[in-house]
Amino acid sequence: MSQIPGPEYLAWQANTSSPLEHINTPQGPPQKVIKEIAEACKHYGFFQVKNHGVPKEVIDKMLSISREFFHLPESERMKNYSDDPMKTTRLSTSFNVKTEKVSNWRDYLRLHCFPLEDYIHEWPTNPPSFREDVGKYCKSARELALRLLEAISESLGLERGYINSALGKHAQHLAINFYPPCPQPELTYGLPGHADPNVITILLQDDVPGLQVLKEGKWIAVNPIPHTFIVNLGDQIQNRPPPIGCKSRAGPERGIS
Ligand SMILES: O=C(O)CCC(=O)C(=O)O
Repeated sequence: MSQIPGPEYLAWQANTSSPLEHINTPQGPPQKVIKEIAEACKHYGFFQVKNHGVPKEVIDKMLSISREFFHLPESERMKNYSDDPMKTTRLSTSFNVKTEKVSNWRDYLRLHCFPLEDYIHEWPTNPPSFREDVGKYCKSARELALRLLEAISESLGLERGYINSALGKHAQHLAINFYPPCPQPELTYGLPGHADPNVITILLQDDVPGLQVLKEGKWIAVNPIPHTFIVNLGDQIQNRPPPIGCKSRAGPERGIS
């Protein structure tokens, strides 16, 4: 993982980042990485991770099935539409179209995904391999989240299992964000600056840039690195008002996250 303060992490600002590695070892990451995680969490609330254990082909299928879904005919996509935020599987747009006055230029498919067997039957059946591809991705992403929470616990000087056992059987949600081409991108956001209300977000970008992270009043672009995740600490494990956030500008066309 990377994107942390200190000379070796200036790459974060220059956008040539060198993500932290070796999160996926049976005994947990080495102490060097644990220290880097501590620094990243303290100063950014964000870091990137590669060698994370989520297979490349699972990531590639996730990206391509997402693209396929959002390129289905509207009538097909709309079978999943709902403006009810309580629904556990739904396609929607912006943030909350029922309450907001100004909308953002984003469509999203939001799925509850743990336990998988409780929700997978609600998921889209088109494209035909959607459930299989997304189910595999969710399983792998959850394993990574659990390992990351162990590493974060350790970086705080706690027992490795501390955060996971404090959370119990924690839920897992997946949001697939799609940023359609915008004729007047200067008038809107894909997503405005925000913090995530959860514990931890594992963000997968496609190859189109747009994500920015707030650090000491400045928005820093986080350009995509293939097969690399961006990890964002959510409000539930921040111990102070978040100094960070993230936003996406409506670009020509952005894929999933
Ligand atoms: O799509 C992105 O790059 C950011 C997504 C995000 O911040 C969110 O869904 O909360």
